[in-house]
Amino acid sequence: MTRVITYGTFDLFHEGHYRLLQRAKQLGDYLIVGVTTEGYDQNRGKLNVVDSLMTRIENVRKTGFADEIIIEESPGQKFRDIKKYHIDIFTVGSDWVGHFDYLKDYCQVVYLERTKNISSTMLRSQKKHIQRIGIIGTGRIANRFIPEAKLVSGVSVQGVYNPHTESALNFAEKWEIEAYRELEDFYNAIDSVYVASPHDTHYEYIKSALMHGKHVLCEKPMVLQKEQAEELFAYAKERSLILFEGVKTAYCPGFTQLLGIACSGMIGSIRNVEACFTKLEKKDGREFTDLRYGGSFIELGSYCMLPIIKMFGDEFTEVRFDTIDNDNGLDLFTKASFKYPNGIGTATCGLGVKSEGRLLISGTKGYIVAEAPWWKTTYFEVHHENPNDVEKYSDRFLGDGLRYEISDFLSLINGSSKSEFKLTRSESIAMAGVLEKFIEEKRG
Ligand code: C2G
Repeated sequence: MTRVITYGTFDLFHEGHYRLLQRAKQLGDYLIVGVTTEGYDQNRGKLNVVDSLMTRIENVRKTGFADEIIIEESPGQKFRDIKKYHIDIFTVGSDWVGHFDYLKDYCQVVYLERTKNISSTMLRSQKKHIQRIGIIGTGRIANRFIPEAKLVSGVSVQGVYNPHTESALNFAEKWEIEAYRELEDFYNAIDSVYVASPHDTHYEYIKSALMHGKHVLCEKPMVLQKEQAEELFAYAKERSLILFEGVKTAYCPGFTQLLGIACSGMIGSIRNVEACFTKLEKKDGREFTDLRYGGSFIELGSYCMLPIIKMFGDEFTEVRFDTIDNDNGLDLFTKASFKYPNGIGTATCGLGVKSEGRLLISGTKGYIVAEAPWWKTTYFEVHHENPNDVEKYSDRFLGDGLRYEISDFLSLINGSSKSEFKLTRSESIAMAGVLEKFIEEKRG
């Protein structure tokens, strides 16, 4: 008798799960299915699991494919189960290719092709809708998005669009999703869009996605003109769609905790915020060659402006830019200084100059400091006049951290406004305004 085992969360049970179990059963005579517990999913950083363990087990049972159902509750359990249940074949979807090769010493490992598209028929029969996300763009960040989206339950990356068909096809093949040649077909297959194309194309893509009734998550900087940001937010609101700027720091748990403490009175009234982010980049990259939209401030300014605008608001009285430029006029290093009636903010960004990336928030009773990479906040300290009086805080930041913004985007779509405060429309608009002023002053 050939004994097969597979594992999964099986949340919001869909045809991808069904087909996986069906083929897993066909691999042998006896199928064991391991369903993950909430605790284990939390541990491995899977967010937003909706159905209870009981419901998920019940959904697996109803397929009739499982001869036995067990629960998976800890890392390392797969190896133990293989021994314990005398397993011949371990199988899982091809979105995990390579990941479980370490089990090959103990049994056969089979990756079954994952189901590319979750069809609308299946979705209609569900109470809770799965958001089918389509990606526009195939660059670095789009490649990070897919594994992160996989860890947010309730979203499924369906496909990709890039006017350069070749790039779209390669990307689609790599991630086992669909590539679309026509924007219309792309929109027809999805519910929401992740815009990860070059900066100067964001505005048009956001507008067209909203026109097609799609929610939009757009990579930062969303747009580079205040008026465009205002127009797009108003348009989305009019159509009851979510438009969301993906500045990932804003949504990560550690940063949210840091802001909460800064505003709690623990360090008194806030008077100064200094945020620095530098990253040495290759000289031939887009950041150094795109004469209009390259340079350090456009690349990194959104991160550094974020804590300033979160702390002091969008009504600064003055903003001044000091830059050190490359031969082609692009800024290698920029200091943006913000003045408020009761505070000062400095956003320092560098692509060709390395500095200590740090976030410092100073108040009338103490200060908060988060060292680099504070934009992926995992740890920060609160200091007071007495140098021995230091409080330390830490929080999790898993993977590339995009899962947090994807999860909040999904909550907003599903009607919860509890994460709206993390980056408000007016804050996004203000940031677009600062970027616009920077471009105007430095590039004309
Ligand atoms: N799956 C699929 N097609 C989809 C979606 C999922 O074939 N469109 C497969 C997955 O590859 C997995 C199974 O269905 O084999 C369950 O998927 P999830 O519930 O998303 O569970 P997952 O996070 O993949 O957990 O320890 C758990 C395992 O590592 C797998």
